[in-house]
Amino acid sequence: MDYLIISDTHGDRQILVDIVNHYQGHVKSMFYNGDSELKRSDELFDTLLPVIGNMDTDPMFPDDRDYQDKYLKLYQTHGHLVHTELSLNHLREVVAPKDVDVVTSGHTHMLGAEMIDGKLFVNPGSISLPKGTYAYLKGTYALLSVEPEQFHVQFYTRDMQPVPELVFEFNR
Ligand SMILES: [Mn+2]
Repeated sequence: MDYLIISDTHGDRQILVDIVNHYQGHVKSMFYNGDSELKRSDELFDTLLPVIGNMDTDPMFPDDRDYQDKYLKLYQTHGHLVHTELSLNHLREVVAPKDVDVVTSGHTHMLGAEMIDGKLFVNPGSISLPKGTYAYLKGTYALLSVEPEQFHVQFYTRDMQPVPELVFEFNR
């Protein structure tokens, strides 16, 4: 079962339209990790599951989300409320008591996928304003594939092409 994770468009609405149109009906859920700078009432959020970012002004966005379906238990937050720009320590504390498989955030604009404390932490990077080692890709998002024994995370570029060196497998 596949899930789309995307974040930090900062006003670049068209890329969300393109990606939603591309993936709608092909993934189980689409997570939007904040800093769209759009309204919660935007029709994109009929499809994308959002949380509030530090650059979002609409208080109708939730701070975070506990998501569960028959394949996946996931916690989603932007990251500024737990200061992920400094470290993942506070976020690790927040999710420690939670029965979740995956923790996803944005905010840093730096992509990442790593297993911490038995949970898979995924940051899709920013699709519009990437920073860090992979900023040269000009923006990324992630596809999470959930299997009974494994997770796969593949990062993609704005033209919806997989980045060959950015595919990761984790045993559950
Ligand atoms: Mn941001």
